[in-house]
Amino acid sequence: MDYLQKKVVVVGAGLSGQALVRFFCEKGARVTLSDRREESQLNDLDPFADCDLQLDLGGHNSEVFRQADLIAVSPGVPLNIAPLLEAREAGIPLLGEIEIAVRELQAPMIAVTGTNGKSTTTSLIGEMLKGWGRNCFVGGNIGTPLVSACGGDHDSLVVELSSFQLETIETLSPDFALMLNLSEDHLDRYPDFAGYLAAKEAIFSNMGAGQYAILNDNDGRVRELAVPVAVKKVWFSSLRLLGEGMGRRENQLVWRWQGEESRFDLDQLKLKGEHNIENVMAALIAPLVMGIPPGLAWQKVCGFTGLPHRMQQVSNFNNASWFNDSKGTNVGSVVKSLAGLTAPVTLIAGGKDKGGDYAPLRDLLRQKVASLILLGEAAERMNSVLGDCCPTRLVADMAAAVAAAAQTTTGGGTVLLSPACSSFDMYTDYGARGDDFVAQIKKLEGKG
Ligand code: UMA
Ligand code: ADP
Repeated sequence: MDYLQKKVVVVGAGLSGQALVRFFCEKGARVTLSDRREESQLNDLDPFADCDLQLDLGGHNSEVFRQADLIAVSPGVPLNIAPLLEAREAGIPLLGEIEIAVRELQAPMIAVTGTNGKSTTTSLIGEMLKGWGRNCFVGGNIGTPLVSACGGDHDSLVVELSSFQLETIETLSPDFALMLNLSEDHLDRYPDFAGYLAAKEAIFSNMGAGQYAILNDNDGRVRELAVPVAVKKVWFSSLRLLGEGMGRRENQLVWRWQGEESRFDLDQLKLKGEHNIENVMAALIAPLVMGIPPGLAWQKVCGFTGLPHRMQQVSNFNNASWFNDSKGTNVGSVVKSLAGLTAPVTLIAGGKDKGGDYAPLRDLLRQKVASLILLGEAAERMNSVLGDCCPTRLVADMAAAVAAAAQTTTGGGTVLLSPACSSFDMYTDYGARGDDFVAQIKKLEGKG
């Protein structure tokens, strides 16, 4: 694409926006970076030394938007804010960060989406391909914006895609698209669950012959998705053997493909939890179809011990097991995390309310949770839906949550931070929340 001298407004000055600024500056565009935050709040902003950059900060200036040749949007910016609606009305082209990137990138793409397990699965695929000697880019919603891959010499792209990113795709057509599972999330952005599902389903919309949809056979919503007929569907099921695809018999994964069969022994896996078995199954498929030797693939999968902030055991303080699952940001993920633990559990939850239903947690709370500690914006609403399931208390911050957990958890018990909410009410992201949880435990350990 030719962006030389084009007036481009980049909306959002986070990771995606800053990567977009670098991309468009290299292309010789005239770039304005627009953010609702004030300059004083943008302490994470790059200096952009080599770039003639205009700033539009402390709110979005509609006039600047209307004079643009192109508006480039970060995924966290909702498309229905007034200046974007007005610019669209005025016919100004608008592209998302992923779409801008895919128009430049040629390498084969493995795209990973679904409600939960995306980052774990994306990382596993990256480990396998790198171990196989591929020079692959691993990024997208997992942390490194896809647009930063432009100009690189990658031979493959492993890309985690969120529903926010999928809302603005136009030509994205991955060689492999993984749909891991679907449950309620981000209902603060979408009018209803159907809106969220439609954004996810868009991943398949431009795919065709010679491309693969990797789908979870256990998930009724995934089975109902519309995938173009020419796309080859490859299923995985952690519940049964499949005639073709990735199935399971007791403690073995069984891969059946083009008349051949390979088996993988789950005893060797370091990742814990049923949900991670699903992630592993999904992750293996694209590398195996691409031709990786099965033994090498399994060696790389078994060498992977998991990502931080996902069911990570961080302390044994007071003879209890303390787990940081700060990335458990929706109800579906907390259900999986709790299901894998033995009672009695002290659960620390709450954060920014995403508008979903907390009731699916009720049965597990009754079965496993001896003490529920709630914090953040969502605490009141969670208490009204869940407070009768087990002893519950509301606290002001993480220090108070950890102190309360230490008081109420007996030796041999488990403390789990798995918020069912995003972190943006109190933290910059889930990583900062998980780090605070660990820091507060360390403080108590120091006193103990
Ligand atoms: N902003 C505005 N106007 C608005 C809204 C936001 O100016 O109306 C500004 C904010 O002030 C802020 C900037 O936009 O300065 C943030 O942009 P962003 O929210 O798109 O965040 P990035 O830093 O660009 O990070 C994004 C993803 N974040 C979101 O989608 C919310 C990151 O995923 C991703 O790692 C990164 O791009 C690189 O691809 C994080 C995430 O929470 C992990 N994703 C959600 C999730 O996983 O549930 C979808
Ligand atoms: P995502 O990138 O989709 O948020 P992660 O791999 O970062 O997924 O995992 C986030 C949390 O989601 C984990 O801590 C765990 O609680 C839960 N989780 C992971 N994989 C799955 C899965 N396949 N099904 C349901 N929940 C999962």
